[in-house]
Amino acid sequence: MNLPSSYPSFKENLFDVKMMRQCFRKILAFLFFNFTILCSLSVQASVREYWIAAEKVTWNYAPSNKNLIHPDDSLDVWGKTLSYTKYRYIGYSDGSYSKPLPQPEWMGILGPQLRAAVGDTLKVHFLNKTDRPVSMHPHGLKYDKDNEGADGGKGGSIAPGKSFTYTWVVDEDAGPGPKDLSSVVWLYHSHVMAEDETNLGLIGTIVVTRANKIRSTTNPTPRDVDHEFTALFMIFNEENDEESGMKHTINGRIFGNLSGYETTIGKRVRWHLVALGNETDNHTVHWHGQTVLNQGRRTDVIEILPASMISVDMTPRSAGDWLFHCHVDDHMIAGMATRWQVMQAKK
Ligand SMILES: [Cu+2]
Repeated sequence: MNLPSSYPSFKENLFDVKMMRQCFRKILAFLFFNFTILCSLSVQASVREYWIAAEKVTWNYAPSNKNLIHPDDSLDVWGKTLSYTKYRYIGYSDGSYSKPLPQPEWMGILGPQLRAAVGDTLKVHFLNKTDRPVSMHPHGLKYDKDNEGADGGKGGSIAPGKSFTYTWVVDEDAGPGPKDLSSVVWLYHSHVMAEDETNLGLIGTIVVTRANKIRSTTNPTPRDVDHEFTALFMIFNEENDEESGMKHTINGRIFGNLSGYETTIGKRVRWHLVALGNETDNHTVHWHGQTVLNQGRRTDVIEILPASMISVDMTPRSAGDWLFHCHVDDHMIAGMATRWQVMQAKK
């Protein structure tokens, strides 16, 4: 059959089909690539809301009224008075501020644990239920002057009965650096008269996890860790420098009265260590029974100073009821110690 000379040959037809297929594949790949990016962005960028009130409470530094580290000894001069009026950050489930959120026993006097992944934004609705102006100042996160929670700006000083919503951005610079673990810890605290208000107890921590390491969008804990514990080493000054009022605490408890640091052999455990206070708050945090890795260095003692924030990892190897204490002699004598429990793994 004679075809017109302009009519495409069979070879040319085949070429066109191949080109169309290639084009179609490229379009599909392009759409898939963009869809993946959109999905990952939507997973990583969450706005996390918290409702926190500052409140006056009665705090007991040793609820058992006993020296649980050396049961045959007393609480010595530090046991003369155990309960004092403190100020604390209390977490609530919503803006009615009617249902306080439970928190683990080991958190002691610490305020609610704030959590975020890199890329998130924290919206912290804060209500001052106390009788003095206070604030919330975060370390490490990105904020403008109004959201600094210190040193002027709208959030720098919240009057009694007033509220303020802090917006803090968890950018790359707020997340783990190249040599950090998959999560890092930051302090938050009141900063109108910072030294007074931290001594009153207005202290908490923020844990920021790498975006690709979170368990899920709704649970931004690191998935390469089984248990995360936080420990604040701080001497609270209750009686104008009188020794009996110098409470050498871990999370606000003395002489073994902090409980709940419980884990199991083989679990991946991360400890976030923080401190606040003055020149006497130079602490050497020591675990019995286990070592930790700090920036690739093996040790069982970590040095912390006021406003230090250090995270270390361990995988417990020995079951036991182990001491966890400051290794400075005066601090040990004053009760800066508790225990952590490692259970046998179930078979
Ligand atoms: Cu110490």
